[in-house]
Amino acid sequence: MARVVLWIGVLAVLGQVFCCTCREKGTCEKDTHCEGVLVCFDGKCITLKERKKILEEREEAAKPKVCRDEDGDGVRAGDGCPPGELLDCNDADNTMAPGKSEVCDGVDNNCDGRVNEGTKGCVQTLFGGATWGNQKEHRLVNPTSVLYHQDGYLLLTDNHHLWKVHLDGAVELLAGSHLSRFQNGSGGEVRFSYPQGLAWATDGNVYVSDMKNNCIRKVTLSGTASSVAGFCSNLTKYAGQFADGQGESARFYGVVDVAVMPDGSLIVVDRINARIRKVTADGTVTTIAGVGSVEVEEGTGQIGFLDGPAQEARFNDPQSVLVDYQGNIYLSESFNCRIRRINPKKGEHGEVSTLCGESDTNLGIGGFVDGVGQRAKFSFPHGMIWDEQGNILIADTGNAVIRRVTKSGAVRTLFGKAGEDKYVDGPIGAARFQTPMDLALGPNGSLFVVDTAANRLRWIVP
Ligand SMILES: [Ca+2]
Ligand SMILES: [Ca+2]
Ligand SMILES: [Ca+2]
Repeated sequence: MARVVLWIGVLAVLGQVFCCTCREKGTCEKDTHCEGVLVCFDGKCITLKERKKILEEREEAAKPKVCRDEDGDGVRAGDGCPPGELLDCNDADNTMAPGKSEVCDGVDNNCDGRVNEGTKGCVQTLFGGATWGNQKEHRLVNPTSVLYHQDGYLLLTDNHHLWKVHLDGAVELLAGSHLSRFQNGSGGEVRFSYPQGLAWATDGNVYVSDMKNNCIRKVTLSGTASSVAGFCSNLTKYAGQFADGQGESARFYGVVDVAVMPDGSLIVVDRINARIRKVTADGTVTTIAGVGSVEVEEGTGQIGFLDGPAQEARFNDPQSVLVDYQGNIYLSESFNCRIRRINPKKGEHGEVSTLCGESDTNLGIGGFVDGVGQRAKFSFPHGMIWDEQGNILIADTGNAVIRRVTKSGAVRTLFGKAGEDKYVDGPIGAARFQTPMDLALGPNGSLFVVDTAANRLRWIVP
């Protein structure tokens, strides 16, 4: 008996020794085989959190698969439906199913992944805000300017990209990357630094005012970028410079928009230099209006406001430029809350006047008033375009509305509601904008709006 007990004791000791040595590395049989707070689960040491996840996944997998039509619209949904079957995208809501007509409401009625696409009387988001199926991995961050091409697509700038956006919502990268640098080249090897402001060139390519690279670039429709005027660099040591001259010897500081004159020369909004510049076909850069930064009574470095002879005029935060067929130049001025006009043929070197708007020039406080000339008020106005009747449409960013300005300076609000700066798609009367910054005319009188803070390209279809 004692011998049997002894043998059992020896075997138990040996067993423990063998058990410890014969278990495969990384495996376990019980919690004491695992270090610290790890537990033994299915022969492996894992955390409690990992065990909880595995148990939940198993519970989910054990549930019976379903493929049912819950809302009775004839289209099924569920994880048990055979592959390839067109599924109801929300089987709890019978306004949504493949084959339904899209209507102007808050949902994707036809289950194509887009809400209110091109629906009449409606505002929709064409790109941004969410990653949709046909936009793949593309994400819109602080979009700034937009152009429409009659072939049915848009060019759109955001932080360091130039996007090509099709009307069905498909998006391609034309040039640029998420990196803020300077580099010419093609497609994804191109580098921009906060590009802002686009204009069609007479040869069908596009001009880009590359704000923090302080220069004007040209991009072909196949995405090849070259330099046009100014020394391109976003390095601090080249910031804050001003010089007229030829090509690379010219200096800009914070170029935010560009427009093409009837003679093919370019007008450039040199925002931080508070000057309006001109680039001729041979790359010569001159200053056509503005004296730059001047001292004012209260504090220094303010830029001020002064109409009159172009070479003595003062600007404060000019943002967007438009030209008409006679060569008159229109500027939206953010801090002065005004629309200014330059008539290059008046006086010795041209004359600057105010078309509409008024503000406390030192504080940059405008307001919101529809009216004519000085009675009208804006709040940080930005992008402008011509409508088909020759009026200016303007993104009044601070007021979160789109407004129309006639050539005699009468201002009327068309879309959005002042003071309600938020993103709301839906019927035009109920739609709201957050910070509209630029516009483009689209097909059939429709209008594209860059809603910067909402990270969206909006589409108004009247
Ligand atoms: Ca259904
Ligand atoms: Ca849809
Ligand atoms: Ca809808």
